[in-house]
Amino acid sequence: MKLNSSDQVRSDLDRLLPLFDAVYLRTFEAGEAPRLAEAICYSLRAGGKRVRPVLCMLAAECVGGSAEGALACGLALEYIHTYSLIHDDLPAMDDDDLRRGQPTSHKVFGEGQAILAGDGLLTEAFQVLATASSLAVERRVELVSLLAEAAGWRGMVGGQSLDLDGEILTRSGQSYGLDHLQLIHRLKTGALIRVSLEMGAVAAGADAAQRKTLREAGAAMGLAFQIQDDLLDETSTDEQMGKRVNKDQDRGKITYPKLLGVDGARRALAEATGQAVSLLSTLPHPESLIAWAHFMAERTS
Ligand code: GRG
Repeated sequence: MKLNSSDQVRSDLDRLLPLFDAVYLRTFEAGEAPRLAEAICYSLRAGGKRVRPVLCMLAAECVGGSAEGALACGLALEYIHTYSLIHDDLPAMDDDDLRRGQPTSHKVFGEGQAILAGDGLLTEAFQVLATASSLAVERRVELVSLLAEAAGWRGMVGGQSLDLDGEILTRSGQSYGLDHLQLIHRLKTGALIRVSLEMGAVAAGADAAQRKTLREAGAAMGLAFQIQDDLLDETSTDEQMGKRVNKDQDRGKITYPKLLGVDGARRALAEATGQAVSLLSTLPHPESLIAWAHFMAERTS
């Protein structure tokens, strides 16, 4: 029986989250810095949709691989994502008090420990890939390199830097256009989502054409995800999102709705989602990823 999008997403979560939940804290159980381990586990446990690990495992399945084979990649992705949120919430960055419905790491553990929790997660992501015994050594090296490129200064970190600079610009009364906003989004949020699908492809041993398709579909899904994030910042509540909303508007930040209007942003979202769906449709088992493309465009938190 064919499931509708939200039932498909629910059924994939029911199947894949237990794999993730069984192992994601394990590496932080033994160590000599208990306060740091506590801070790391606090943020990992705080919830979150686990979008990146699930997309990675589904991408592997989409080309005939197994979710288990991509699990180490999923862990690495969630560690990087969680580190980025901890650091993004710091006073030197977005200065937020609430994340995933709970006080942010620096509010609970202090700034120093929060910085270190992010650093610990960032480095552990690469350790988990380097020691993933289910993957051939050459594949591990390739995955480490892919993730470094997407998460590092050529990707997410670079996007965050452009975003910080953009805020300084807008505070001084200047502005920038859609091309620059797209660049920021492609790097800051898009790169990690794109690489989630590509890492799933590599873990599953996909051929070059399938890998390219998943990479391009991931890029479109990453853009859609960020446009929806901009829209949610404009239209949702703090309770719904588990974090402070309307902050983009309050800071005069450039966003999709600001440049295109809410309707224009919704059209751009539909276009990016449509592009992802048509790319995914060419792959062997695309149903789940297509459902996720719709879910990410329609999400309310
Ligand atoms: C500090 C190096 C560094 C990077 C930060 C990604 C990022 C760069 C900052 C986060 C800012 C932000 C809220 C971006 C919008 C898109 C986004 C990443 C939202 C949060 O991701 P979800 O919705 O979060 O997947 P959960 O909590 O569900 O895991």
